[in-house]
Amino acid sequence: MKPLSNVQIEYALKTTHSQWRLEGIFIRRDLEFKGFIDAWGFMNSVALLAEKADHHPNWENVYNRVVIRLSTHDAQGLTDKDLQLASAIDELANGTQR
Ligand code: H2B
Repeated sequence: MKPLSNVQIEYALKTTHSQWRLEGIFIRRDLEFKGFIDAWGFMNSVALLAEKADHHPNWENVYNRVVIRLSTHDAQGLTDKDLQLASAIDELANGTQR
């Protein structure tokens, strides 16, 4: 899979993916939930999506906070797969946050 160009990435971050920011070869989104169980439930839903898409997040969870970083390791950069997973994550996160 071909990595996206810088122009494509910048455009996505300005428009469809404005919740995300660039961090090296990753796009990153920080989320905050009401508590641990809400954060964990969200992560569980993302895990099922990610497994289905065979595309997996790098992430950290501390109590009610989840930091997600997406990149395509096989392409050593960002691809459409990351933008697709990011959109799916945005939909899941809708309304579940603190
Ligand atoms: N997830 C991410 N984020 N990037 C990848 O390149 C990737 C993945 N590759 N999940 C998949 C699994 C690959 O290793 C398997 C063999 O399809």
